[in-house]
Formats: sequence, structure tokens, C-alpha cells
Amino acid sequence: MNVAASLADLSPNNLEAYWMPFTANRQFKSAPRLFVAAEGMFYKTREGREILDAASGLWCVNAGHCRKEIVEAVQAQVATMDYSPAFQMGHPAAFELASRVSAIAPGDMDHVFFVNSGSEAVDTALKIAVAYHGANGQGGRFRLIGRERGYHGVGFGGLSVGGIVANRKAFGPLLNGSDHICHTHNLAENAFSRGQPEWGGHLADDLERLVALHGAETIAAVIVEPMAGSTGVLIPPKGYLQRLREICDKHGILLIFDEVITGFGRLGASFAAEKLGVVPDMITCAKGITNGTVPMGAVIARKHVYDAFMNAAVGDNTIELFHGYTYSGHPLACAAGLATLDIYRDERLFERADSLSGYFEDAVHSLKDAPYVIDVRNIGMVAGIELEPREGQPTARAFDAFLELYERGILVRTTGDIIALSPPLIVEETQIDRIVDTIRDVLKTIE
Ligand code: PXG
Repeated sequence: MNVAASLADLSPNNLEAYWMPFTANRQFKSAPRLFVAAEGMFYKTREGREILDAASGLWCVNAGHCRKEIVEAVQAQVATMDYSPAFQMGHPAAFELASRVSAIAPGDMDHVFFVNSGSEAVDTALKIAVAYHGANGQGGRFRLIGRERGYHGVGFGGLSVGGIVANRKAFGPLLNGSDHICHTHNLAENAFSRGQPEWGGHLADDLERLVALHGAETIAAVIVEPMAGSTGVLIPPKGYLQRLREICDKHGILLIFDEVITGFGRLGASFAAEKLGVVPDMITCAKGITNGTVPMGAVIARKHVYDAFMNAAVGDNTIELFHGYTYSGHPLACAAGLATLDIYRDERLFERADSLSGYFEDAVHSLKDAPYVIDVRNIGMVAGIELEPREGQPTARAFDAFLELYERGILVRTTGDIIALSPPLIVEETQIDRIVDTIRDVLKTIE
């Protein structure tokens, strides 16, 4: 294969120019891990080893790798029309994809703004929220509320509402007026919960604290991940999201669900909002919208949000929202998105995820007695296995487990001392067993 041949002579010096994102560059370049091909549930490494993908790449390849229909759709599109201007012009696939996405979104979430990543989706949704209130004559609502241990990408908006200290602390003052409610993670109350924990729904009331502190009339929106992925699979306690919705309604605050990870089947339904029965005002999504094949993200907005902009703009030629990207609704991304949605529908992958989640739950909870395991938690086709940190060296034990699992042919994601599993929704039961058995063996061998 050409790619493999051209990579075969990579020496460490050739790795120097690429400044890798969210990666220990020096560690990586001293012992590189390079993928050169992928198919179905597997990656192939430069050395020719097969690696079982228990992470859907980075939570995005929900239908498995290199799906023929998606590959062919992208190939056909690039040969027909490479690019179409995103502003003041359109192309049919963007309209069709928007209709298809809104059709699987809950309630009246029937307008879709395309972007190119989860970070852009978040910053777009935050801007829409502030401008929405302005359009409704409430320009005093500028505050954006996130949650501790939230991850909303790496733009300044997403960082400001995000709650991961390592991501924030190097970047100076963030957005004025951003604040955070408390997170819901509590091992003392909820360790080894299966599905949504019983304890913690009341933590949504922390939003009332911020309303009392700042005044509701200054708050534009609250953004949360229905299930927080990046900080280690934090599952919403029962009643928590419902309560957030009630408090937002009471105070006229928009509720945004960041479904970059939970969108497109991960929890066993189109969106977490659908699965958990709470309709936000906006959903941000990315990743699984194109099965990770071409970068794309989107903001899905309820009718009242879109209508506010249409009604406020004076004159038919007025641009209603001064926002967008050169590559919003890129033809290749739209082609990939349409082919991806076809696969999700035709193979009933969201339903498959739902019906497989019980088997997955039993399998991951069998790790309860494995060395160092202090919690196992799961929802849909996601699980978090939390390890006791090594004394004085937080994250080191999980990173060692990650490296050893890779040596044994399994790709997982680790964050802090948590191993996160989110396999493609086509995963077989025997592959789930192999993932879990290998984790158990690895935990017996690492310190
Ligand atoms: N919001 C959420 C909830 C995310 O999970 C983003 C926004 C940003 O998306 P982009 O496309 O800008 O990266 C994300 C991304 C991990 C991991 O290991 C998670 C993400 C990305 C990479 C790694 O948990 N989530």
C-alpha cells in the first residue's frame, strides 16, 4: 500500500515538524504509534499489527471504519463538485443533510447551522444564545454558564464554559461573565452505578445559586454535556437534566446540550436528549455526524431560536446572523453525512447500541474486582473504568494501561486515571469480551 510504503521509512527526525494536539509530543516521538489503515472495528499499525478500536477513533467512528458507502459518496462528491461557497450560495446536499439531522432530533429542533468541529459548534451555539436574547430585546443577558469538569472544545468560548483546569489555566482571562455550576461526580455516593446514578439529581439546584448571585436577567445560557465524556464518563444522575430544564424555563435561560460525543447513537438513541427525555434549546454535535470521515459539526436549534432571528431582522435582504465559516456545509462533509445517516438508519445502529448496552454493562462491571478499579460506570455504549491513582503520580497508571493495551492490540482512551470505552456501535459481543478481558489482564501486570 502506498501510504504504508511512504511511512515505512519514517525515522524519529521526520516526526519533529508535526506539533501534535493534546499529546505528549516528546513521549510520542520517542516511541511513535502510527496507524496506516482502518476497516470495520480495526486499525492497522505501521508495523502491520491489527488494533481493535474500543474508542471509535476519538468517539466519532460510530458505524465502524472505512464504510464503503461513505467512502464512495465522498469520492463521487469530490469528483463532481469540490467546493461551493457557503455564504449567499448553497448546494442541495447541505439542505438535505440539515433536514435529515433535524428529522432525528427531538421535538421542534428543526434548524441546523453547520460548522466544522465540536469546538466551532460550541462557540457558535454560545454566540447564538447571546444574540438570541438581544433579538428578543433582552440584551442584558450575556452570561454563559458551564459546569465543572465540562469539556466544550478549545475555542475561547468553549474554554470559558469548560471546567478542566489544565485546559484553561495557561490561557489567561477567559470570557468575561462565564461561570460554572458544580459537577455531579461523586464516588462516595455513586460508585459502581449501572446506568444513571440514583443520587445527585438535586445538584442541578446549583444553577439557582448562580441565578441568585448574578441575576437571571444577566444569564444567556447554560451548557452541559448530558454525559460528560472527556473528563471520564460522568453520567447524569436521575432527574438531574430534567431539573436543569425546569430551572432554565423558570428564569428564561437557554439550555444547550453539548452532544458532540453523545449524538448519533452513542447512548442508544439519536441524541441523549431523545434517550433521556429532556429537550434543550440547542444541541451541539460533530464527530458521528459524518462517522468521523470528514470534519463537520452542527448546532441544532429549536424553532423559537431560529424564529427570533428571522423576526428581528429588518428587511428581506438583511443577514440575520453575522456568523459562519468558509467550510460551513462543505460538500464533502455533507456527502459523508448523508451516507452516514443512511447507514445508521438502514442498519438500525442506534437501536443496536441500545440492545447491546445491557451486555456491555455486564461485561464492564465484571471488572469491579480487577486491581486498582475504584469505579465502573456506564450508559449506552460508553463506559468509564476509574483507577486508583498511583501515589503522587496522577494519570500515570492509566497511561501505562493505555500503552500496554495498545501493545496487546486494543485502543482505548484514557483521561486522568480513567479508562474510557466507546466502541463503534457495530462491535460484536466477542469483541466486547476481548476488550474487557485484555483490560483485566493488563491491570494485573501494571504497577
Ligand atoms: N464538546 C464536547 C462534549 C466534546 O467531547 C468537543 C466539544 C470539541 O470537539 P472538536 O471537534 O473541536 O474536538 C468535544 C471533543 C477525549 C476526547 O478523549 C474528546 C473530544 C475530543 C478529543 C478527545 O475525551 N471531544
